[in-house]
Amino acid sequence: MKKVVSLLLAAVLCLSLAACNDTNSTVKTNNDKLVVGFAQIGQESGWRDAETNDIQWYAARNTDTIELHFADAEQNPENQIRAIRGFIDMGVDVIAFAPVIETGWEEILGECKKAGIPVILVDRGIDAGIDSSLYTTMIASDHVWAGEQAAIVMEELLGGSGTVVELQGTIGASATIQREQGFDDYMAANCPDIEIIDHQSGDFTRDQGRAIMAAMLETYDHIDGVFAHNDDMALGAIEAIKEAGLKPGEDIKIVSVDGVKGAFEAVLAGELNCTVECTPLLAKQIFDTAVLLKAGQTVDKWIVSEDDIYTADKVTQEIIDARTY
Ligand code: GYE
Repeated sequence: MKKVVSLLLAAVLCLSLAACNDTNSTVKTNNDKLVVGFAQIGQESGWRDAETNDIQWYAARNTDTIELHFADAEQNPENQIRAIRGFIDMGVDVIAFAPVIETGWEEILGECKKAGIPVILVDRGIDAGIDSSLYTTMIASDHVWAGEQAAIVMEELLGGSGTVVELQGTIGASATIQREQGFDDYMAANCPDIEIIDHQSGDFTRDQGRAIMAAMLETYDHIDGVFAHNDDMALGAIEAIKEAGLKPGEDIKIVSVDGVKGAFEAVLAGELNCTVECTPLLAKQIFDTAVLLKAGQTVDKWIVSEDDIYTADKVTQEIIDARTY
């Protein structure tokens, strides 16, 4: 009996706390709540943690109306596919996921479609070659725009000439491909005297950002600018630049994307020149959209986040204090 009670308690906790990995559960959902399965990428960056917290806290504050099933794929698309299949078996109302990479989703999205479950892509997209009727909508920033804005800021920081290295995110991720496209295309079209001398992936992590920056500093005699596809890699690069005896933000200009608190602090300290925002606070939009989809309504195919550009003149202590992530 005791065992049954504790099993029951565990099941209730699992359903209401919203934070547990429960994709192996065979629970068939059957209630009036909005039931959402979310397959997260992992914990590669501070940005990712902020998004996860936002989603889990939103669901935890609304347990009377929302039932969240959350899975962490540890950066592995196979785990995401398994989690999504688990959500289909549970019969959730809506499936949301942040695709680790752009490709390989046809089969599982076909299964969602067959089961009649709407799919929301969150923060990253899938390859344009995949039939877009296989997902319902995408809630994400415009990554090409972010790359372009980073290029415009870099052009000004370098006075139109110099050498730049690019610290790329996860290879094959839409956020990587599109930020690179926005940055490189702008440079190719407008900055004949700025040369992008290297691109290397740091997988969106701070440790790898630091390691590839250190290696690039050994390889090249002179680097004027760094475009990091996210703040974590820029923060790692700042450490490597200091270790090499140079001044980040002065000797080497650095522009990144995300807008997490640590990046704002680095901007205020003069070590990072700019962060182009990409908001991770998507929970309200995700759940509001899921309500509409459950009710059979149609929504825009791409719900674009509004983001800002934070250069040194814009970052103040008040802005940092107000930042929740
Ligand atoms: O910029 C990065 C994270 O997909 C938009 O993923 C997201 C990116 C974000 O790891 O920090």
